[in-house]
Amino acid sequence: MERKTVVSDCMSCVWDCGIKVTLEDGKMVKVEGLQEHPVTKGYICPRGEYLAEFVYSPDRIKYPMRRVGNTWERLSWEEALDFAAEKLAAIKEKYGAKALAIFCGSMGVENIEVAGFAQRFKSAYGTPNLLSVENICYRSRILARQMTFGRYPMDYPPDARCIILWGHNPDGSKGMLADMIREKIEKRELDLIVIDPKRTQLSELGLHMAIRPGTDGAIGLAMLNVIINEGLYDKEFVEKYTIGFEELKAHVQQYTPEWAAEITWAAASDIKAIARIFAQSKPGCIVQGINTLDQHVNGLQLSRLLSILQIVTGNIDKPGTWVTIPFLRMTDLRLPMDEVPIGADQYPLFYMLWGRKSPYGIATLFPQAALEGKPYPVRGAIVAAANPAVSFPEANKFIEAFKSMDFLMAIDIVMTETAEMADLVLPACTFMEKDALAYVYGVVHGEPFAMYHHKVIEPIGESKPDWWIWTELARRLGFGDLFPWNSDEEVMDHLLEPSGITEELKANPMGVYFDKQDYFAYENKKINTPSGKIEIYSKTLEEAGYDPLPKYLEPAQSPVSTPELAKEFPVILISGARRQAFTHTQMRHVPHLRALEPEPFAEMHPATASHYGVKDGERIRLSTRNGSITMRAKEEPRLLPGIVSVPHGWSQANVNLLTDMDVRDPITGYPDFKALLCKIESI
Ligand SMILES: Nc1nc2c(c(=O)[nH]1)N[C@H]1C(S)=C(S)[C@@H](COP(=O)(O)OP(=O)(O)OC[C@H]3O[C@@H](n4cnc5c(=O)[nH]c(N)nc54)[C@H](O)[C@@H]3O)O[C@H]1N2
Ligand SMILES: Nc1nc2c(c(=O)[nH]1)N[C@H]1C(S)=C(S)[C@@H](COP(=O)(O)OP(=O)(O)OC[C@H]3O[C@@H](n4cnc5c(=O)[nH]c(N)nc54)[C@H](O)[C@@H]3O)O[C@H]1N2
Ligand code: SF4
Ligand SMILES: [Mo]
Repeated sequence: MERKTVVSDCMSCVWDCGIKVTLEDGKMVKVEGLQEHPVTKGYICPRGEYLAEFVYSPDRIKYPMRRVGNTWERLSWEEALDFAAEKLAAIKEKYGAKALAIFCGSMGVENIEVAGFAQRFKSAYGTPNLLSVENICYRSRILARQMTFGRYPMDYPPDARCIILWGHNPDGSKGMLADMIREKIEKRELDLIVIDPKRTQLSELGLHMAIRPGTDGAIGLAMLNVIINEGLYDKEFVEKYTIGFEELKAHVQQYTPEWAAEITWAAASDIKAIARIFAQSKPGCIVQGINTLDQHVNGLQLSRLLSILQIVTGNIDKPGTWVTIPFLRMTDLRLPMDEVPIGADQYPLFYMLWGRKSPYGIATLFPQAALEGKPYPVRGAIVAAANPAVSFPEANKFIEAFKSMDFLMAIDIVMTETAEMADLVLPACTFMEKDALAYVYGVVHGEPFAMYHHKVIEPIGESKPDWWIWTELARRLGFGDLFPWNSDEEVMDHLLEPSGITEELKANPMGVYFDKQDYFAYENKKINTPSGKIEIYSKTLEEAGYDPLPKYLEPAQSPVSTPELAKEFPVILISGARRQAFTHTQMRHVPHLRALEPEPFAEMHPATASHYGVKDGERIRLSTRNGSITMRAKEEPRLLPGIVSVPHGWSQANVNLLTDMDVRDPITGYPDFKALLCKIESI
């Protein structure tokens, strides 16, 4: 038996941990964290440890399949691609290219090859409608920071003296950050503040502020009130680099800690205390939940508010604050596109900021386009590396919309709930079966670092890399000249060409630092906003008809904003707090991971449970005005009473049957996943 160990990385979620893979006769048998990895430093979560089970799962799709009635017919690749090309050509012919929507999920965003090829194919085909998780996750905060700073400074906390985890529980969603925080606390190097309706484990190591979901804006505004009125702000930074401070000062006078206390369920004295700690314990870094604050009706403004807290305390572009991270220069696979995607008119700033267009449509408008033909009919869909039937809001509408398609095709590694509805399913291979590029370290870890991911094993069954599938489709549709590549390596070489470090990356499987964090960028570089200053006051927002300074906005559904609805649905629903065992809708079929978490449960405070006559472990029905699901209740004294917190990603208890795609941020179109109203019934 030949046994060897190779260096690689786990691309099962956005953190991209360095791993050491043991192979026996070419088969993966063991996966460990890679201690020598400069960024992830040996961290590995159970999804990484059980990667071999995920890769070799009997549930992998092994060959192309076409639906025939209620069964699947096996096709050769030739047959499958010809069939797909014929259907896609027919859609274009009958309704025009815009009638095709392409969905890309979280794997697509984090994997430049998957996302880049979907983008390229979309424009080559002629449709502007790439609908992606970028329209429900993360891009909102990037946009908010771009609008404010003219670029995207990233929270980079390793050198911070004070960290605020704001709607973020790294123990579930970013393990290496949790480890780093614990280490700093042990060395007494950190003041930790956690703002969360749940007393997370990390919050026990610092100051915990428990708040009503969706009232974060009130906390932030009241903190500004204290920081400004007590003279704790950084006068020099504010004067030198910003516009709008005087307007801000006047604006926050109405938002006192006492006012915020009534709204948020937090104590005014605690709000004052965290404001003072954050302003004085420097350097300070707010680490914003990766999506928690985005997924509120005031999501973009919440991200702006957190930016403003960093700005007034001068916590910008210094070690331990928010820092400008140079990005790896790469070839842009996108092609120019004049047509605008659905939702561009309704959400103009999401579509275009200062002339820079976004390549994403408003995903939540897809069901309307499919089912009502508004603004125009969408009749075909390709879902690549996504599972919107479970992951998107008000999933029943998405399911209905997918079922109504003339042609639905899924490109995935396993048979997802979305793929189950498709006319054609094409098997993609996993990242272990192809070369890939781990390039998002800058955006997610704040490290100007990249890793060339070498293929570790041969593709399972007849599965193929995503680039190959898009390329073969393009060739059959007559625009193959735009897809000239013939191997993983050719694709990667093309992508990496502008970086100038292709060979260095290939030769260093452990990854390469291609640059340094750009401290003091505001001193050295032009600020790319219209005013040339950091914009506390945003004329851009004002001119588009939105608030130039963040205001407090109640959640669209709450006991305060919708008291009538709250009579029937009195409990606040949080969905999607991360669980370590799974990535979104994935991995329920991996035995060791499933053993860690065999079924979903709805967490609630014991007082909430007893109020509704529910005992720990009993089955309950959870309902909103959109639907009902059933699962077990779990008593969780760490959560504030009056709230229920439900994981996302389970098809047997799909929380997105409860969510509401009409509850959206007016600037970005992001759905509210974190503060809806529901009821609990014992069954
Ligand atoms: N209620 C609620 N809903 C939520 C959230 C929430 O907090 N609450 N969170 C939202 C967020 S932030 C996100 S990012 C979305 C995620 O939403 P999705 O991206 O739709 O969710 P995933 O389950 O990660 O889907 C990824 C799919 O890609 C497939 N896949 C894996 N590797 C490959 C590959 O190499 N090629 C191809 N073609 N396919 C591959 C997987 O099998 C899986 O089906 O969920 C959102 N949904
Ligand atoms: N294991 C695992 N890790 C993942 C993922 C996964 O699916 N599985 N998905 C990845 C992706 S795509 C994303 S977007 C990120 C998501 O990562 P984050 O958005 O950072 O989510 P969590 O870290 O789970 O933290 C959510 C916390 O916010 C609290 N919370 C809920 N509502 C509110 C509110 O209104 N205000 C405040 N202040 N707090 C609130 C919850 O109680 C919970 O403790 O995770 C990434 N990491
Ligand atoms: S799934 Fe786990 S091991 Fe893999 S990249 Fe994400 S955090 Fe790291
Ligand atoms: Mo996400």
